[in-house]
Amino acid sequence: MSATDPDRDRDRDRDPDPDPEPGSGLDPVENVVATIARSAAEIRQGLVGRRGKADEENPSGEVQAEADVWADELLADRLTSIDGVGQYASEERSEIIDGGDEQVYVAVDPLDGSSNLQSNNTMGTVFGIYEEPLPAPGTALVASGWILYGPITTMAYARDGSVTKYELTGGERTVVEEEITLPDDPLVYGFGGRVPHWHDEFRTYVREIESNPDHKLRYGGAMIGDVNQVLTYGGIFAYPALEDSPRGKLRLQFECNPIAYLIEAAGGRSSDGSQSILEVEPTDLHDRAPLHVGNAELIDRLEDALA
Ligand code: FBP
Repeated sequence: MSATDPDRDRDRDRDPDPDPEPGSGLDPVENVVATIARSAAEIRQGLVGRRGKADEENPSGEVQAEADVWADELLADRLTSIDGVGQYASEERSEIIDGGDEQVYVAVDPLDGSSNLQSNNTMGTVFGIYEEPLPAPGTALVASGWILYGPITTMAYARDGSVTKYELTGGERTVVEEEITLPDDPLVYGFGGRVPHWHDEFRTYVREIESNPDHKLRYGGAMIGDVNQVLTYGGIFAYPALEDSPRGKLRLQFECNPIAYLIEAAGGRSSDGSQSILEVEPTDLHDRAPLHVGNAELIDRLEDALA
């Protein structure tokens, strides 16, 4: 069903609130997703007045925004109160919160693209639901997704090899597209990191992508906004290994794994430069990894270029 389906209003009316109260017999995975979807409007509203810098750093050494700390506490509070959530971990805190019931383990980037808060540009919330204690490889994911705070608030969610997109209004979640796969003809590209710090092989690959007249540049500074472009139009997003940062910038547990899981479920590919992101074995909760995701042919060519 495409977002331009005229029957969408009928669907909207038929199923106004697929999110029954948490704990109402939902399996823990659906309960986590329902709780994050329900919290999105509040997180979006809570950004107002929290755009300043907190005088704290996250475990990756980045100065946190007030909103980062606030959103993390809100999600930690709600997700650890769900039956079946064994652990809550976040990009914004060094320690894992143990929830006790060891069914699923939740890793969250409460606010992705928080450097966009000052300039009022797109941001997101990223989540990964693992079936193994954290840190865990992407192969232990059972579901993942993101909230995108764009002109409207949307959610993309992957489970059991299927990707669905929703529009979020207040606490309601409405299906707008199901069984999503990446369009065959890649259109957009976005590459992070400062160009002088790119490795030569990566720079050569980027020149090849840029010189294709069918391709358009789309880089907005928030991974979720840029990857949602790839999911919608096809293409490639990458935050590569850099000369001054061999493992790139993005965090394996909270950003790379959830994104890779969803893009692979949509028929695309992910890579750290030589293998699927999902195969990367973590050594620390806050490990970073070079992230490349998009249409399989573009990722195959990237791995050839970096080999
Ligand atoms: P946060 O999760 O801390 O916001 O960091 C991740 C991120 O903002 C990504 O969303 C984005 O792709 C990247 O960092 C932008 O990095 P840069 O400012 O180097 O382009």
